[in-house]
Amino acid sequence: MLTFYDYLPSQNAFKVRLLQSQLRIPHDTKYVSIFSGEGQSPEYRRINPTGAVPAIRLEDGRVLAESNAILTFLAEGTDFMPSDPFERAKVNQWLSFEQDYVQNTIGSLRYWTMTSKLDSRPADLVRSKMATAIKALQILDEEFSSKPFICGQHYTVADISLYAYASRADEAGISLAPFKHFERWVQRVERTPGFVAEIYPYSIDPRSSGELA
Ligand SMILES: N[C@@H](CCC(=O)N[C@@H](CS)C(=O)NCC(=O)O)C(=O)O
Repeated sequence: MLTFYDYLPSQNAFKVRLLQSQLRIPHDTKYVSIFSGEGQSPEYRRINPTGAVPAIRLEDGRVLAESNAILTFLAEGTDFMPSDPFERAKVNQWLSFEQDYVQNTIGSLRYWTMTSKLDSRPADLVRSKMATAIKALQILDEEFSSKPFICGQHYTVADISLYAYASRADEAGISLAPFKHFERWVQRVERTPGFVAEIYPYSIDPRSSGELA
């Protein structure tokens, strides 16, 4: 059976949780206490050298990390990952966009906001992440003005990946109200079969107010 390495407040891990639910993938879950240094233990770094979640271990012992790599691997052969080379490349385009423009901006700002670390971060860095986050939402809003899902007519792992942090922008202090097409896409994703509504605040882990090891 597949082993899934999870940490509940992580929206990177949520991506995998959502896909597993929608594809009904049987798995065992192991929770990694990233704020207690468990991620940096030699045992876990053999699973993911960065020490981050999510990661998976296949039944044959092979391990895979990086949320978007896990999504594309698990979705292979399903409707969530196209087979046409160009359509696959479009999915990869938006998965790369997600890491650079969404996860690295809204993800960081949300984490710092929800764990009261924002004020201790360099103001220039916060401003630059905020500007890129807003640019990302503007781009997505424009994309969703002409199509229901990011790669066209069909829901793919690129939608799952983008949804994880972009839909939580309000928790990073960014109002979604100006992004009407984007908001309609959020609702569309939330209506897909097997959608997982549970989101876990960092406050469920008292250690999350400290810094990562
Ligand atoms: N690019 C990675 C980022 C993973 C990541 O930053 N995970 C966070 C939780 S959201 C984590 O485990 N941080 C602990 C650490 O980096 O030591 C992905 O998409 O999976």
